[in-house]
Amino acid sequence: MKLSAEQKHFFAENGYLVVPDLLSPDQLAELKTMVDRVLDGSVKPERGRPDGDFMLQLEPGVKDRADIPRKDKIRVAFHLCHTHSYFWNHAARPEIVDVIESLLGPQIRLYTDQLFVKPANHGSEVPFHQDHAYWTQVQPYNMISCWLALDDATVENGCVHMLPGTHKQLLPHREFEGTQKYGLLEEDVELAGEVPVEIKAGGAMFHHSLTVHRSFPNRSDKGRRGLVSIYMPADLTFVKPWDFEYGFKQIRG
Ligand SMILES: O=C(O)CCC(=O)C(=O)O
Repeated sequence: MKLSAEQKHFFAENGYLVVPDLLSPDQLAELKTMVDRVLDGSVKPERGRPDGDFMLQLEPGVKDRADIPRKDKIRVAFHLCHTHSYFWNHAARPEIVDVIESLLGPQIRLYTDQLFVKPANHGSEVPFHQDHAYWTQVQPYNMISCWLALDDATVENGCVHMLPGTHKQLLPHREFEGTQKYGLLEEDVELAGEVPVEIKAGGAMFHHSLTVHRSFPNRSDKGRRGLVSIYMPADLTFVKPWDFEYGFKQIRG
């Protein structure tokens, strides 16, 4: 889907845009089945993983609990698109890449993907940050993520909150201990105007790599999974070495 002038204007002003019903019910059902299998361990990477499993980050509060199944311990699964063809094909879907093209132009590389799981009852917070704080090897600061809702994302189960209009400059980030390396405290940002972005399953939020965002813990009994695919313009400049093992493959153009 190509974006309308109004949608592009909203993105330019706010640094994010929700596109409802990006995937059809059938596409969503198939994707959810594959994600379930990644999480329960019944689908393994096809390549590129020496230990034979996807790269996982576990929820620190429950990672050692024997009574909680693997699927409910996973906080983030990384690089699915580079290690399993199903997820490469997901990242290459015209439904997504057409929107990215409307925002970045016709020459597009895929960086990677991150499956943010946020399990029911104990999914942990993601503190305020700008994604580009992690990616300063490339300029200009202009990458875009597609956050595809696999479940309904609500305030109760920890949907992403955006600070609209913060995508104009990179703020100095603090170094954190724990699951997120870089972040911002509430005192570092202008909190007024924070928007909880609730999305129905199958819809997506596209966000600029400088838009400040966060998500709260999931204290509800409903899981909240978002599959985030991250794109960059093909002609960006590497201003510092970026030793990313899967490379930055062109996905369109
Ligand atoms: O899904 C979340 O809770 C956080 C997502 C996020 O930080 C991102 O998409 O960059």
